[in-house]
Amino acid sequence: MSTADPQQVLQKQLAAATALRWVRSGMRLGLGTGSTAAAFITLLGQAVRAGELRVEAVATSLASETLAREVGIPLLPPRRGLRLDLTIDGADELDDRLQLIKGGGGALLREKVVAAASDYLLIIADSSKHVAQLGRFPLPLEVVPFALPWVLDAVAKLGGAPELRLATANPAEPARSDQGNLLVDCHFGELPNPPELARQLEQIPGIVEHGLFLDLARAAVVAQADTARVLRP
Ligand code: ABF
Repeated sequence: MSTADPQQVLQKQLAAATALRWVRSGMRLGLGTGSTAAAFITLLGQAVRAGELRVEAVATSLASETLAREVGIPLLPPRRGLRLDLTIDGADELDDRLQLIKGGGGALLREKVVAAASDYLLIIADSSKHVAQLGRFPLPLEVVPFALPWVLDAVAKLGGAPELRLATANPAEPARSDQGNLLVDCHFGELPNPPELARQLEQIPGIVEHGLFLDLARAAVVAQADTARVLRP
């Protein structure tokens, strides 16, 4: 389904509304990135502006930060000791074990940092994201520019058919993360052992972060719009 698909848009809205029911005044929130997370941020802003909720938040991208400011959500800068009660974020793929592929929106580094600082992570996703086995979606990497040629060699050796992501606005230029790093999409195909692949990628110097979100230590709850089902591991 394309993102313009009315059914998918409705599912994103439903997932965002489901997520809002988990928010309580006084919470410190992580704000995800992508269109589903943007739908949540917009709904949250309406509740804040209406005086129904009082929250503070950390955004996982400059895009989400800009939207949060526009809709009136008070933002917090990262600081030592800061813990977030709940982060609401999207995903590119998720399986029944709550293993995720994220990073299609290029925000994987800040998303993983914020998820790690959160007590709960709520993934909001339309049904097109749910898969039996991860890997149909190319696995994103954030890569330090200096290291790119060697990272491409190492990922190719692992069977990842790496592709440098180009900027949407100007395909003659590479896409850049909010940190100014490069983004590489890896076409491994279905992933029989995501934890092993994560371990292998973490051995490659120059890969700043990968888009496998596996050990979501805190309870990760998934609201799936199409079934309005909430899974708790
Ligand atoms: C973000 O959510 C990204 O990691 C991922 O690419 C995106 C999914 O976006 P959407 O909700 O637009 O499908 O966390």
